[in-house]
Amino acid sequence: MKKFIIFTLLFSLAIVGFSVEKGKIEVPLRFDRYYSYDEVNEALKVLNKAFPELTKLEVLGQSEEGRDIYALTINNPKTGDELSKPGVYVDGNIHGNEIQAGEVCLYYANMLLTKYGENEKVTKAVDKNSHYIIPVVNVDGRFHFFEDGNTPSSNRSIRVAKDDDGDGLFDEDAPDDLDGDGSICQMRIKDPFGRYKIDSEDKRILVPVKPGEKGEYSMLGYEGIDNDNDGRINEDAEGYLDPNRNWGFNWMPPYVQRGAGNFPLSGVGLKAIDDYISDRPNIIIGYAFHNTGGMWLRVPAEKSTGIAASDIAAYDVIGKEAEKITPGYVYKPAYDLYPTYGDFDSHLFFIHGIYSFVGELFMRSQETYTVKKEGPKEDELESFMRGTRTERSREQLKFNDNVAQGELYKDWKKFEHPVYGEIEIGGWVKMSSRLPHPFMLPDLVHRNASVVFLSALQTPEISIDVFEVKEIGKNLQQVRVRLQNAKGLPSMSAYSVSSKLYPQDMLTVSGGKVVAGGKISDKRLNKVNYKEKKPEIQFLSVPSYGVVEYQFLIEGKGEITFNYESQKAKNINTSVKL
Ligand SMILES: [Ca+2]
Ligand SMILES: [Ca+2]
Ligand SMILES: [Ca+2]
Ligand SMILES: [Ca+2]
Ligand SMILES: [Zn+2]
Repeated sequence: MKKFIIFTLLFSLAIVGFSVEKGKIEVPLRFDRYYSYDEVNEALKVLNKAFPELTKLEVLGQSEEGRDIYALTINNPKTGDELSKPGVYVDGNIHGNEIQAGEVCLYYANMLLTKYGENEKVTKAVDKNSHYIIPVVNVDGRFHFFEDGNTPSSNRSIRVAKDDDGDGLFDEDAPDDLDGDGSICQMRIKDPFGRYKIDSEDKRILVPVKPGEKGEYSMLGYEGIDNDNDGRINEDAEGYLDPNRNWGFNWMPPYVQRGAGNFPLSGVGLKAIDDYISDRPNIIIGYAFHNTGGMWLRVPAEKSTGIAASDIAAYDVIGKEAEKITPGYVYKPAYDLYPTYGDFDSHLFFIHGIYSFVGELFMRSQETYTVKKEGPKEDELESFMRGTRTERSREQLKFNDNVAQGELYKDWKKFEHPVYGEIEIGGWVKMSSRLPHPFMLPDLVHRNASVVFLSALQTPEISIDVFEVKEIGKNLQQVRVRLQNAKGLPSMSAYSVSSKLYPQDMLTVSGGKVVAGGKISDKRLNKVNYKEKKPEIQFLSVPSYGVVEYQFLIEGKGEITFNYESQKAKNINTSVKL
């Protein structure tokens, strides 16, 4: 009886504790917090329930460990079928540790839905486009990032076991959360012959000793023990199969591209996402959110590939604005960082004809504790990450102490290690370094979702009109038709056209006998590139902020209809009476 009461008491305490900590998930969603894998799904269900007429929630497939991958579609059926509108695709968290990418996706959905009917621009984007939102691509990764001990940079892989050290065992020796606090921090040991000593101002920081100087400490790497007794520590963690190197375009085997997997789309969740995208040929722009460093990356991911100037210009329409919406972020081609093979964004562009961006969220340089207006440049941070930039380390720790209330860093504490004896464990915790503190999250999700939003407004808006009808012979009319794009994204990428990725847009004439038809190259000089066969069907694309004009010579009288059909832009038509 007594036992039962204690159990009940503990149980209700646990429930109260949970609800106080996390809060109920309801619309509008909160963004001063991070959502676990289960909570992301719950948030999607809550949005779907609150906006049943505008949303569709589906499980598009399962991961290696059998977790559901959810996709939320936002589409207003009153303005047309989902496949009839330019599609905007956004996903996040393909790398398991890059969790705020999921919050950006959730925020985008939350913004569109909660502001629909209230904000004019949002209403327009919901009515004009179909929005496809997959907050968590690497569902196993997000689950384990929250559930297990991790560093800010561990647990990126999808769950395909690999023998990293070639000992015949798979994933047998990952780092271990020795002190059980949920983070994998650093181990250090007192050592008079060590290469480090305590910093004069902040005793948490180790600084390298100068030649001839006496050392105090040695670093021992991430928290861990030798799980398989092979004389090495932490040598074979989960994976590594990099979900962003396993796609079809320009895939290279692991001896060229680390983490590529044995063949393209061997990741079962990735394959399911590729099928999902293939089923939605209306998608014209796609975003994949990652962390970290503050970048907007476009294709190509490998320099020798090259893309057309008009495609770069289309990217620029968004990329140059994106830099201003997210101050400090840099827009550039992905190869500028380092060459990659088999990445998702190249797959979108070169296989599916989708303009694609990587959004590298968060700049740690925004963690400032200084009277100066400008923080350090992002490229100064790498050396800081290795702990050698003492001044920056001190500032970062002050930021932790006084702005983040000590939540980003674990103070060094003694620990009895089974191999090393007395050591200390401490350092930056899991939810630091690559993730903004939750107080900075609302700004990050809003600005980055605003870039996706801007590109929805830039998807093609094509109008069609007959601008000239002239009788040029007995029973023969010369009719000129203009297609005009009011927006910055063309109806097809130049690459899609030149590589014949899918059928080109068509302008077809019905209702009369078309004797000749073709694209006008100079309307004043009456120069027309007449198409030799089937002049009533013209293949085309409508450029960024551009115009294309066609001339048809039509026999007979009556109503003539001009039909524009496009996979990615909206179909339209116009008629004229001859
Ligand atoms: Ca192994
Ligand atoms: Ca730990
Ligand atoms: Ca080992
Ligand atoms: Ca081993
Ligand atoms: Zn990433």
